[in-house]
Amino acid sequence: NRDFSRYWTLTEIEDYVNFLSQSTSLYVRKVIIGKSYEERDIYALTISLDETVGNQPILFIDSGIHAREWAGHMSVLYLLYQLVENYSENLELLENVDWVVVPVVNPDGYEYTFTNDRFWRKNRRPIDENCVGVDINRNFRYGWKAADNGTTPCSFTYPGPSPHSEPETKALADFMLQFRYKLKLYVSMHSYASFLLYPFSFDFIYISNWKQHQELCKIYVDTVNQITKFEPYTFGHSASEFYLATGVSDDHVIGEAGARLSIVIELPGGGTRGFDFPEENIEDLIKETFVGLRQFGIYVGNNF
Ligand code: 0X9
Ligand code: ZN
Repeated sequence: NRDFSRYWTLTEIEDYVNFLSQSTSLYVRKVIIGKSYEERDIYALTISLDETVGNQPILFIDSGIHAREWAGHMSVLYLLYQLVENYSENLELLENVDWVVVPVVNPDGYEYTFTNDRFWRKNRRPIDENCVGVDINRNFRYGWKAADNGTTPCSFTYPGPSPHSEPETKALADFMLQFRYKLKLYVSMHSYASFLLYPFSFDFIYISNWKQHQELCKIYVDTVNQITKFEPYTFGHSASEFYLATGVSDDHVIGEAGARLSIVIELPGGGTRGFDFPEENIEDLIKETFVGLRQFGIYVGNNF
C-alpha cells in the first residue's frame, strides 16, 4: 500500500511499517515501545545508514498523539516513504542524521476515529462511569498541571490522574530517554493552525536557544509558504503566541530527555472542523510538508 491520495487505516499503517522494516538498503528497525490501553502495539521505526542509531544526531518525530489529526499520521508516513523507499534521492538526509519515527502514538484513539467518532482526540482509557480518555498531550511529567486549567475527566484536555498515568505517554517518554542528549530535534505533528510552535508551552518563559528555534521555524515556514496550496504558515512562542498548555510532549522532551530543539507543527486545517482535512488534498499536503521536514533534516545534519 503506497497510495498517498487517501487516508490509511491503522492496519494499513502497521502493514506498511512492517514492510519498510524489511528494507535491505539501509538499517530500518521496528521497535515496539509499549502497548496502548487496549493492548495495541505502539512502535517506532529507526532509520540510519549504519547499524547504531545515535552515532549521528537524532531527529525524532512523532504523530498521532491526537487521534483525529489524521493529516499528521499521513505526513509522517510519506516522510517514511521518502527516507526508506526513496532513500537514494534523499541521501543528504541520511548521511548526517539518524531518524526515529513514531507514527501512531495513540492507536486506540485512531481506531476509534474510524469506527465511532471522527473527532475523538484522547486515548480510550475509561476514567469514570461517564467519561473516557486522557489527553496524552497533557499527561507528560515535565510541567504537568503547572497551570490549573480546571479540567475534568470529560474534558477533551483532561491531563490524567497523575503524570505518565497513560500507557501511551509512558511508552513515548521512556523510549525518548534512550536517546537522551543525542536527540537534537524533536518534531511533533499536530493539526490544525498552519503554525509552528517552539517552547515553552507550560509557562510564558522562553527556552535559552529560542533564537535557534526561530531560525529553524523560519526556514520551514519560508520554504513551505513558497509552494503551499493551503493556509500559509506563521510561527511563534508556544505559550504566548498559541496558548498555554501543560504536560505536553514538546516541553517534556526538552526538560527531561535532553533534546536541543523541539517544534510542534500544526498543519493546515480543512474540512468541516479543521481536523478532517479533505482527502482529495492530502497528497498535496503531505508532499509540501515533506519539503519542510527535509529542511529540518538538512539543518540537523549541518548544525550538530
Ligand atoms: O493543544 C495541544 O495539545 C496542541 N494543539 S492541538 O490543536 N493539536 O491540540 C498544541 C500543544 C503545544 N503547545 C501549546 N498549545 N502552546
Ligand atoms: Zn494535536
